[in-house]
Amino acid sequence: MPEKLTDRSALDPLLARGWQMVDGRDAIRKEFTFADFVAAFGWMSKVAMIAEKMDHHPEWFNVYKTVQVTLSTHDVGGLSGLDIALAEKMDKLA
Ligand code: H2B
Repeated sequence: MPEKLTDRSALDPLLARGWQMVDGRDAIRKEFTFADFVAAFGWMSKVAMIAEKMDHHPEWFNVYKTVQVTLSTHDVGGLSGLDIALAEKMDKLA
């Protein structure tokens, strides 16, 4: 079971790269924009395989070449280290 994130400074590098805190919820969000739908969906496919291996799944919404992502750990009711790790993988693959 993951633990709720206590060291909030761990979020700083993500916030510097376009992640934002979600209003009224302990979660982070980012909108990714790709060249086209194939690039967006290809990225989602790669992320989906990683998320499944991590057993940690994003909330996301795709329209054409944009993907809006929200990350939070439902099991702990807020952010955990898993959200940081998944956000970093998403940024690296984008
Ligand atoms: N994903 C996210 N984002 N938060 C969770 O708490 C979570 C998950 N829990 N994926 C996992 C699956 C849990 O439901 C399973 C049973 O391990």
